[in-house]
Parts: sequence; C-alpha cells; structure tokens
Amino acid sequence: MITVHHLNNSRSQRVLWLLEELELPYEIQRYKRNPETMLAPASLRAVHPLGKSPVITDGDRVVAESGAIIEYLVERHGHGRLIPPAGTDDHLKYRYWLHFAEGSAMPPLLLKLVFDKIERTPMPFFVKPVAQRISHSVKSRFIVPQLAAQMEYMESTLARSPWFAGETFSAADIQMSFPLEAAAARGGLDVRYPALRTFLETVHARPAYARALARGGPYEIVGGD
Ligand SMILES: N[C@@H](CCC(=O)N[C@@H](CS)C(=O)NCC(=O)O)C(=O)O
Repeated sequence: MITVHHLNNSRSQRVLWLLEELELPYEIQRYKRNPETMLAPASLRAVHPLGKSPVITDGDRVVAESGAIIEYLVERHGHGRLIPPAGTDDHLKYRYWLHFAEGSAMPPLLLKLVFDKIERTPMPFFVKPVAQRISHSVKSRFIVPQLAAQMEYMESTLARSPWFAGETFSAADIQMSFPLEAAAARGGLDVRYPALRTFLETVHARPAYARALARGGPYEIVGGD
C-alpha cells in the first residue's frame, strides 16, 4: 500500500492529486506544521532523514523529493498514463518541466518569501533601515528580474499549448502547479499572465484535484516553504 506522509499546506497536496488522477489506492499519515516556525514536526524525520514533505512509502520503499515521487508513481504504477510516450518531443518537455518546478521556479519564490519575512521581522530601530536597504536591493537586482523572466517564459509556453508538455495533461502539470500556486499566493500572478491564471483555474476544476483536497484537508499556501 502507498502511504503519503502528508504535511498540511504543503507540496504533498500535489502527490495526493497525482494519486487521485491515477485512481490508485493510498493511505494518508498526517503531520502538522508548527504554526510559528511553519516547520514540519520531528516525527517526519523518522520516515526520511530530512523530515521534509512530501515523502511516500510503498511497502519497504521510501521515496522523497516531489519530482522523484511523481516520476516513481507514474513509472511504477501509472501504466503509461500522465506521461508522454518515450522518445517524443513532448516527453522531453515533460522531463524539463518536471525538473524546472523545483530546480528553477521555486528558488526565487523561496527567496522572495525569506526577504519579505526579513522586512516584517521586528528589529532595533537603528538596524531596520540597513536591513530594509539590503532586502530591497537583493529583491530589485536579483529576485524580481529572475521571477519576471521565469513567469514570462512559463506564460509564453502556455500561450502556445494548453499544457506544459504539449496538447495533453501530464504529471508535469501537477508538478508545475505548486510554483504557480505559490506565485499566486505571493501576489505574483497578475493580469500580465492570463495563460498561467487559466492554467490554475483549469486544474483547480479537475475532479481529481477536488478529491485530493477533500482527502488532504484545507490547503492554503501562506508563509511556509
Ligand atoms: N524540493 C523538495 C522541497 C521539500 C520541502 O521543502 N517541503 C516543505 C513543505 S512544502 C517542508 O517540508 N517544509 C517544512 C520543513 O522544512 O520543516 C520537494 O519538492 O520535495
């Protein structure tokens, strides 16, 4: 039996959604973020040494890292579903976006979260202007341009085809949903990105997405990574 070690408001929602799309049986083991630090409880480290979510167990196997979990589930249990045929250009696109989500899209979104938090953190009055200046400089020189370039690239991709790997919905779309939901939650998915907004609306309307939400519980990307 597949068990999803599910942290509330986290990337493991994506894994529940994939399992629902594949109509596979699974169990959920729940973990709750510390409301102050937003960190996962130490008990998750008993499943995998890093104690991050998602992590799944499938019999004796432990698989961590959402991209690796998605690849594992699609290859081991997918029977050819949600993955373009091997050797096709769409397969190459599938692999690219599966890696892009965590390898390229998430780092600047995480940096934005960290620097936004630094700006809101209480600190002595004489330190605050210095901290603000450093934060604004990092954001305007690095984070904002990186985010804008990536958002434009994703937008132009979805302006050409309905899904990241071409004409057909695939597990790469599931993997890409998290950075787009994080961008939306952090105010970055504005009217400049109609195709990305349509993508999110379309995936949110999928019955399997709704079933995953019903099983996983409330899902809101706020202050945690
Ligand atoms: N790149 C990893 C990121 C894992 C990760 O950072 N997960 C977050 C939840 S979305 C987490 O476990 N945060 C709580 C913590 O770090 O204690 C993946 O995609 O699986």
